[in-house]
Amino acid sequence: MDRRGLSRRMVLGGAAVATVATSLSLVAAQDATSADSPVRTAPAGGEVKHLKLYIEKLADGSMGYGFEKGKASIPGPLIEFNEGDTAHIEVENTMDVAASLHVHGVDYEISSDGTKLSRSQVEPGDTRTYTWRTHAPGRRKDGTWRAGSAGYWHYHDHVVGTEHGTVGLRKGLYGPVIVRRKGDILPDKTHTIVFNDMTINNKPGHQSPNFEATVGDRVEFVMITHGEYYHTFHVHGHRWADNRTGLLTGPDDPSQVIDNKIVGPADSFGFQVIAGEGVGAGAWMYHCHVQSHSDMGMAGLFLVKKTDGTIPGYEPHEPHEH
Ligand SMILES: [Cu+2]
Repeated sequence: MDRRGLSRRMVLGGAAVATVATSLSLVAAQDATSADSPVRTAPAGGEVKHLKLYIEKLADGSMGYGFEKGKASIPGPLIEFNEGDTAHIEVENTMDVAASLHVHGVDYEISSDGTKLSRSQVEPGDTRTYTWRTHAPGRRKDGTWRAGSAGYWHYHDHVVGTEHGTVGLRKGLYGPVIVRRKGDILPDKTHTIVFNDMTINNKPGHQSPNFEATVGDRVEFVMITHGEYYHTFHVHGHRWADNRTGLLTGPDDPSQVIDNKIVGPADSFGFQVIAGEGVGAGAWMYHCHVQSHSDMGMAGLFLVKKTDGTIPGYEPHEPHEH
């Protein structure tokens, strides 16, 4: 069984490559690489996946989820579905306190709620299987429209410290979930940015993570917020549509195009950009736009390289500007 199956683009495989949406007009990037080739799209779902997820304490006292023992990360690994897929996620809690896996956005029975209230936590040293299902949109018998599961979602602990997992969240027990709809455009690479209290991905101020790409890459960001504060998420030089995919479907798509979005605890959204499109390579900042927050170091870099690997005007070893 392929434990990491859901996280691998490979799963989306050959069928997806063949399903090129011919109605899409590809936008040429200045120094285009992958934007020159046809887009890959998500296939229909319907698969049953089995994953293994470990909950671990990290060396510095923080906590993380990981697909492999000893390799937990903050954020936890991306769990990716196509509408119609089901995942059975076997969670092993290697810590000395109870913990859980609670998800937003997908379908699960109360026994997979990941709360003490429903007795669905994982005791220290124990293992528990959580089942998540997803569905495509469709019409109910009463004629009303039922939304599909597709979206940029997330999972987190709901047990450590309090009934709401407040300590687990603070210490890093969170991760991204993407549910795609058949035909959704697949990115070259996905990055997760989590504003958690005053940190980004639990990294202290002024040590926020940087993300690299080459001009023309189709880069996807999943943006999640946790903790106590409201923030605004802003990226320099790039914009996205404020809708499910972050992409416009055509010239008449009424979605607002933005480069800044207000976010609060447990919000999540995602979008794709063509790196450096119309603006070229550069060390493009992303940051919280609440001024005191950016000043306290809630800022990192989207490092967009030219095809020769260089970034104009960027000295990698200097501290970030803020
Ligand atoms: Cu902020």
